[in-house]
Amino acid sequence: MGIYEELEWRGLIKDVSDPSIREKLNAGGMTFYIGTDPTGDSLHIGHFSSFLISKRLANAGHHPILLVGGGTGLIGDPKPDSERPMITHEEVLHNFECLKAQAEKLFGFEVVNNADWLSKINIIDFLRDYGKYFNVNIMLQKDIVKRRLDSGITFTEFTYMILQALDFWYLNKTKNVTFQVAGQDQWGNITAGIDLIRKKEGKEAYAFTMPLLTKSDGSKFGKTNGKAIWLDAKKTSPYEMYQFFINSEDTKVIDYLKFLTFLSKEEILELEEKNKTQPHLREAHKALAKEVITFIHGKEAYEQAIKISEALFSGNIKSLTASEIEMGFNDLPSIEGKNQTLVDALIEAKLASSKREAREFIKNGAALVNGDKINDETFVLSKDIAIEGKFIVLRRGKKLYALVRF
Ligand code: 629
Repeated sequence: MGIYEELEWRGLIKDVSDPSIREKLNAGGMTFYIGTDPTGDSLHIGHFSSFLISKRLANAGHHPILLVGGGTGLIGDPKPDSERPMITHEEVLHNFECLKAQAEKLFGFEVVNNADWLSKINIIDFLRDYGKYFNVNIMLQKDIVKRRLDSGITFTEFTYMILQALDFWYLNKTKNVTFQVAGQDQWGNITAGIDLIRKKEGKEAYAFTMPLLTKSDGSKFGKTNGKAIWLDAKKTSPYEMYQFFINSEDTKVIDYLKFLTFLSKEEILELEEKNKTQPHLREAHKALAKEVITFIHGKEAYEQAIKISEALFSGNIKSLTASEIEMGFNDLPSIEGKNQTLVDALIEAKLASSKREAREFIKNGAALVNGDKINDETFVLSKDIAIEGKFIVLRRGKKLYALVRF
């Protein structure tokens, strides 16, 4: 199975610009690029799902170039529904540095910045040397532009596709880049580049797009209750990422294994079988979480995420360090430790609605402190029982937690 057939099997090919892409990809030896705009200070799992193609194609003998759009990030790729707010030069530059560092660390490939060439083109040259090749009627037919004509699109966002096309032409001319890869939403921008290269150079360039990963209801992959899953561990901890993947929908977990891991076809088919015959073991979910978190954060971070998850499941809180508690509980309610009684803490942490109810929970053994059942309603949560003097973990019933911070 050549790389093209493997990508097809993994569901990674949506549209191709030319049928010859199959043998070109299988032959290897082409230089390609994939780009992202620095709209945030970290890549998220959606970027990861697209950028991973660079590793797959590099493994198949192609030469990847990653582009972070320090120039196009100042303009804004039009979204289907509304104009993007302009972000400042300082913010774009900061985001560029963050994304460049992440992309280099994660993939180890060359990263280029289109501000390096775009910022050197003056308006007259832009219009004469590039704008001249763009027919407005064709530009108006691009899906996203067409959808924005009713709600309105500024000249700035309308010209974005010329900039991305210019990138493709520039990289073709200076680095012999002959194809571009992106998610399916980029089809219009990419074909604009193929046309520009053909018109300016009389040469053929190529592209293929990948379908965007979705949840079973068709919504965008990579968000959990409205929160994005960031690759920066300070924004989304490896433990939170572990929870995100281990809770993938059963109907999507095999697709995610194909898209997001380098497990072989045989390994994935075996996990697909287990997912059907022994779903309660969740082996496909565990394999997915392990492969992705190990790739992004490393083996140690993955093992720590497992340790936190098992401690929370078993209630063996004392096996955790303060930093593991911080990671495992950082999106749970917390109260300030003031040597209050367990009754008062349960009420403050909203784990009980009254003193009577708090006493009831304690009497019934439904109140746990650092994993231990406490039946004494006069029990004081003092700093000396806090883990590393920093945290006391409260639990009420089976799985309601709160943190007491000192
Ligand atoms: C200049 C800019 C180029 C080539 C590409 C670009 C960025 C492109 C874009 N990409 C999305 C992004 O930045 O906006 N115009 O978030 C995003 N991309 C990854 C995939 C994508 C795409 O980073 O291509 O399809 C989905 O994640 O939307 O010369």
